[in-house]
Amino acid sequence: MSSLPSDTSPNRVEHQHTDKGYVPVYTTAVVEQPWDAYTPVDHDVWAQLFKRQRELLVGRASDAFLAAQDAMGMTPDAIPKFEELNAILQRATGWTLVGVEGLLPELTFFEHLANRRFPVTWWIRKPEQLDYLEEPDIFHDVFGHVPLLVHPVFADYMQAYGEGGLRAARLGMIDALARLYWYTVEFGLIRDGGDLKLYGAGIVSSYGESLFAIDDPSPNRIGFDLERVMRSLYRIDDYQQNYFVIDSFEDLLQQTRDADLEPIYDRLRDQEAIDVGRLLPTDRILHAGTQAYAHGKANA
Ligand code: HBI
Ligand code: FE
Repeated sequence: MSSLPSDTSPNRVEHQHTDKGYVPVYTTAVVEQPWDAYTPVDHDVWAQLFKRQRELLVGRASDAFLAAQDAMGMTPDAIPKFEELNAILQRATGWTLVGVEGLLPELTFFEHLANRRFPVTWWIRKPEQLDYLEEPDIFHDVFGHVPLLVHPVFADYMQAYGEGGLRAARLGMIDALARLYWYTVEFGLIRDGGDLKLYGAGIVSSYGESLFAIDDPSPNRIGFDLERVMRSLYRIDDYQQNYFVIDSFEDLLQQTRDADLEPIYDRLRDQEAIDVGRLLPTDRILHAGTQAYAHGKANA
């Protein structure tokens, strides 16, 4: 047991303030999940978060997400073991989870995705952080991201995204790709039957945003448009003011994998980024938000 950490806290490397907010940065190394070191409090945090979110997500998350979560065999009983999740993923889509301390630099992250490896933060938040955490922990990563990796089409999208990221990095377009990730993988909505449903990991792992993104009249909900999304600024430390709605995972995959993105990048270089919360005349607006939430904050 002497090789295990004495407590289940992450090893931070440095912190950075950026135009998007506060960003913690960690070592890029892959680490073993120190499963035996999780405390009863850690498992209890998992249980509380799991039960609360599952209950909230039935009827709000897309059926594909809920089915995928069931297929992964996740329960509130204990923090899942990467080994057991990997056995299921390997068979389903060939993805592998690797343990990490937290956020990785973009290139390292793209490299993992392009090789069908998903980096998962091994540590879990403290009991006083149930409602909000400004960086990924194992609940966000495993509960939020891992399920859709068993979905064959979404699994291919994630790999295509990583490959696109590596190409974009060579063309100096990492920011555009980061926005695509943000507004799909993290904060995406999808049309499901006649309804809007959640699938983004940043939403489905957050109690407050699971309600806000789908039930609240404040934010705009806009039909997904790849070029528009790649121009859209975002904040990492508050609810979104714009959500983008895809028609299907097939459509998302087709637009990003089969498309020639270089003409888009050429246009992006000459265009201004679009501010958080703005609507454009060309937007396909599914719901024009009241922006009451954003205005309330500005006047507070
Ligand atoms: N690192 N571990 C981890 N998980 C992420 O979701 C992640 C990351 N590094 C960068 C990043 N996401 C985003 O900036 C994407 O746009 C690439
Ligand atoms: Fe995430």
